[in-house]
Amino acid sequence: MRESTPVVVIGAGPAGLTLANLLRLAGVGCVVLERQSRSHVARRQRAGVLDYASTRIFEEWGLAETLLAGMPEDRVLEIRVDGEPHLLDMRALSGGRTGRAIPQQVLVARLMAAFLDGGGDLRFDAGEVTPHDLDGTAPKVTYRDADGTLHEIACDYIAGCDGYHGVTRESVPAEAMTTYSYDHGIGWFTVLADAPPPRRPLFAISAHGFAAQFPRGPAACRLYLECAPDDMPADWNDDRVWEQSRLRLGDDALPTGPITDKAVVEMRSFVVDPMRYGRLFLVGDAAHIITPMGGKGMNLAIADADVLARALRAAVHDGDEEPLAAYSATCLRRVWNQQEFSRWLTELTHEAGDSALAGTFRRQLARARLDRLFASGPAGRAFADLMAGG
Ligand code: FAS
Repeated sequence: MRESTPVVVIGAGPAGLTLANLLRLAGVGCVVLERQSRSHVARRQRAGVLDYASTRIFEEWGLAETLLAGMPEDRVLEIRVDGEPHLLDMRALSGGRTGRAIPQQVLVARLMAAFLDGGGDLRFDAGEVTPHDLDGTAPKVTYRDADGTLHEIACDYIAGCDGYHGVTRESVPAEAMTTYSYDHGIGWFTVLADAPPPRRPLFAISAHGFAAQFPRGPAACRLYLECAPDDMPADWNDDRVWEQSRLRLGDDALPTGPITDKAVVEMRSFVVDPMRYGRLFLVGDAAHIITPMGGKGMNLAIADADVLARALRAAVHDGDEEPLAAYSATCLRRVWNQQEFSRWLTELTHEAGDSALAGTFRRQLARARLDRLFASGPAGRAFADLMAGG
């Protein structure tokens, strides 16, 4: 089965679905190939915060009403230190640039619906997806559909939106890219629970270790608990989850509920440079991995998609390939800025609590940063500016 389209998008996560929607609005034809089933994609729970920069992107493209309806503003962040609450009014500190609390699977489902309702071509259960002739003039992608029929799609550009474990980055010769990686030396044990969500996003710092709790809809919450890097989900039974959560959040009355998902998140960072090879453009987790500290992974994916959609519109409609040539550098500037912010926030929130992590001197440094964050207007505004994204 042979066909052609201007752009093939590989992967239907936040990166691929955002790009596909923006290309449709830009009048650039595309086909999206997704390895998993529609139900698998729609129920995969991950991120939960859309930062201000991402909400602005959806507003500029006229998608905010469709995608963000009913999603509450992220106005106040609580940082609880040894049980003592400190409230940061992110709306005031950022000059009104606040994000939205939206579970990733809700955003993905809405992006999927918007693309399909607009007549978009999104193909699930695509097997053996393989990009070809990436550095030539006639790139194409082959795949097998659920019936085993082999398809070949000739295209002008390929967007690798297939995440860290996808096929596109692996299709690039190793010598064509520089990879940067960092192991933060800690783990996060994360659970999703049908338990009452916190009133506001909460970071908790204590000698027992870091913990965080976020709303994930009206009747669920996500908990993150600092753990040893080699911990396994089996090391954390439900009793230990709730006992450690109460201890670290400093809340003996913490309401509990059925735990619906458990995972250990590797706290590692990864970046490739450039985020392009010939006619292939890497987007989102296919190009970079950031820890959930600061909630930037999904937001960086959306930001990459915005830059690429505008560049592909210029190339396809005006024959102007300059923006495509600048794609990687434009995205990497933001990626490294957020990587630095995420690392700074990880040190601040983890070293201020557990002195075994980095020693007592670094613990004092982290405590001083916290005091400055709470007491100094400029320090609070700088923090809110980075949380706003962009
Ligand atoms: P994704 O991995 O989401 O999507 C890639 C898509 O490509 C998938 O649908 C996959 O099935 C498909 N695919 C893969 N290989 C393919 C192939 N060969 N052919 C076709 N399709 C293929 N980020 C935050 O901002 N805040 C958070 O709080 C947060 N928490 C997280 C918690 C966990 C447990 C994890 C794992 C991640 C978390 N993240 C968080 C990061 C996460 O949300 C990612 O940044 C985000 O999903 C990136 O989106 P994509 O780049 O689209 O990649």
